[in-house]
Amino acid sequence: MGNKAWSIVFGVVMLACFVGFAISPFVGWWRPEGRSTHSDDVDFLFDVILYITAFFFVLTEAILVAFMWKYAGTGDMKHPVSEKAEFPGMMKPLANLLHDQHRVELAWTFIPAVILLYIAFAQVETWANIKYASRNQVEDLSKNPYAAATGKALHHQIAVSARQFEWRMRYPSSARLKKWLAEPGESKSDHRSFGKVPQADDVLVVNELHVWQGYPVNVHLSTRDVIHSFNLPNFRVKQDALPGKLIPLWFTPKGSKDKSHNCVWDQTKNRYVDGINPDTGKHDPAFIYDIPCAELCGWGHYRMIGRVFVHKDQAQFQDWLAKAESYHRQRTGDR
Ligand SMILES: [Cu+2]
Repeated sequence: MGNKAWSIVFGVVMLACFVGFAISPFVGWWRPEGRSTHSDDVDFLFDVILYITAFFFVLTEAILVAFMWKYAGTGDMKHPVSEKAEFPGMMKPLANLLHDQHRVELAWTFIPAVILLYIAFAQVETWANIKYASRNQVEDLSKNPYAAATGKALHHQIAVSARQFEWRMRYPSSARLKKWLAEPGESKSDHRSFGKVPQADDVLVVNELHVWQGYPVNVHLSTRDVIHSFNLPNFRVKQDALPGKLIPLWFTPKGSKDKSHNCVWDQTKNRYVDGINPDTGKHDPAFIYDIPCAELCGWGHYRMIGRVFVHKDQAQFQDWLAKAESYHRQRTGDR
């Protein structure tokens, strides 16, 4: 193959990469639809950074391919450019051209600095929306007894313990949850300490995260062994689980208007099934919310995957919790 032909091969590969990216939103290879209240903000930042990097990627790759074509070797092993240059050597001609060019150096320092500063400031609000408990609120605070009493949202509490190779979810018992809701003032400290202090009547479920739409969730993340990464791509949530740490995170599944609700009671299977489109009542892959582990954590990493079940309201969640609880008690005994 001639030396110039290599530039064509490189050009075609780069073009294929670009076309693959450009068509992916239209053929279902793009990110899944956002189902949390902060997902649109995250998508905006993702797009901004993607467009900036895509611009410079296309620019530099186009120049690379053009130069490969223009300066292809002739086959006699002598570099066509360096021979004519003042100093022989691969990079010398370009280096000579740019040496002591202060305006060029200023430009490639100043432009990236401006871009990085823009990204740093643009993300502040979104970061706060994700990382501050107070930003994750119910749609209507007056409907929340705890909020009415304290001015804060009563977050749905779930403790997630990662281990090789599954997610163990710990929920409060039905009785405890009812107490929190009925006596928000008195149960404040019990509610707050849920993540740190397991109770004998807690309900333990493997690989299923149950929440309900429009309601803020507080996950207390830990790991029993190595580093794992708790990833909810549909909710734009990703958090490493670090040994020895209990890490809180918040998100709010989109509410009644946007419908993030994805599960129904299946009489024949005698369980709640997920992946159901709330508008059609039929199975729809766009409503399967996976919880993959996003950190290579060992040989079984590939199968460390859970599911998020978004119930249509708190009543449906409590119905599931009661069923999960009785199943759990049957297996472990009422201790
Ligand atoms: Cu893992």
